This record gives sequence, C-alpha cells and structure tokens, in this order.
Amino acid sequence: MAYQYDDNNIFARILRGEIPNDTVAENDYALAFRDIAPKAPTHVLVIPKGKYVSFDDFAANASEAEIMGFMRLSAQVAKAEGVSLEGGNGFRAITNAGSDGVQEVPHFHLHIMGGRNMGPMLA
Ligand code: DGP
Repeated sequence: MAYQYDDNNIFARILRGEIPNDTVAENDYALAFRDIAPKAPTHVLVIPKGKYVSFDDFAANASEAEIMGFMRLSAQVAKAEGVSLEGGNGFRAITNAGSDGVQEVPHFHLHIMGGRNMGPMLA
C-alpha cells in the first residue's frame, strides 16, 4: 500500500506559508525551524520540502538530490547551533514514525536536540 500523505498536516501548512515558523536554515530541498515545544536548548526540526509521510517513505522514495539536500541541511543546522562534533558537545537526532513510533505530525521530520546532556534514550 502506498504512503498516504495528508496535505493539511501542520508541516505542509508551514511549507505553504500558511502558518508562521522560526526558520533556522533552508535549501532547495529542506527547511529547518525551531520546535514549538522545545525539549532542549537546541530543538530544531528538519523537514523535506517534498511530500513524505515518514522516514521510511522518504528513504525509499525521495530522490538522491532530496536526500542529500536534507542530510546536508541537518548537518549545517547542528554546526550553526554549536552542537556538532566540530566544536560542540554533540546532539541527538531522532525521528518518530507511525503510531508505535508516536509520530504526531505525518510529514517526515528529524528532531535535532542538544545544548544539554540528553540522558538515556528511552524513558
Ligand atoms: P513528532 O512526535 O515526532 O511528530 O513531533 C512533532 C513535533 O512538532 C513536536 O515536537 C511539536 C512540534 N510541532 C507541532 N506543531 C508545531 C507547529 O505548529 N510549529 C512548530 N514549530 N512545531 C510544531
């Protein structure tokens, strides 16, 4: 079964400019903006501009240019936020997928969190 993308999800609306966001960085393929409910001093969401529901949808179906653009922007964000291993103390990058992954917004996004020790991975 194909992935079912909901054009009215909140990140689709952010990409269309219908809802404001605190943009951190952007390229042709991806947008990075601050999470509305940050769980760490740095909490940035990186999303592809294409319509992908989840990590598995993106990894399987996006073009190489889209994947490269997404990955490079993610690295750029970590560096700009001062949490990359080039000069910073590191970060956590996670993505939730589907109901068992407790994904709230059905547009693929990577959480980049840092600026404090993130503790054990699972509660
Ligand atoms: P997830 O559970 O992985 O789908 O996380 C969704 C995240 O999106 C959650 O940390 C809160 C954030 N979020 C939800 N709505 C908005 C919004 O309108 N703006 C921004 N910037 N973040 C949002």
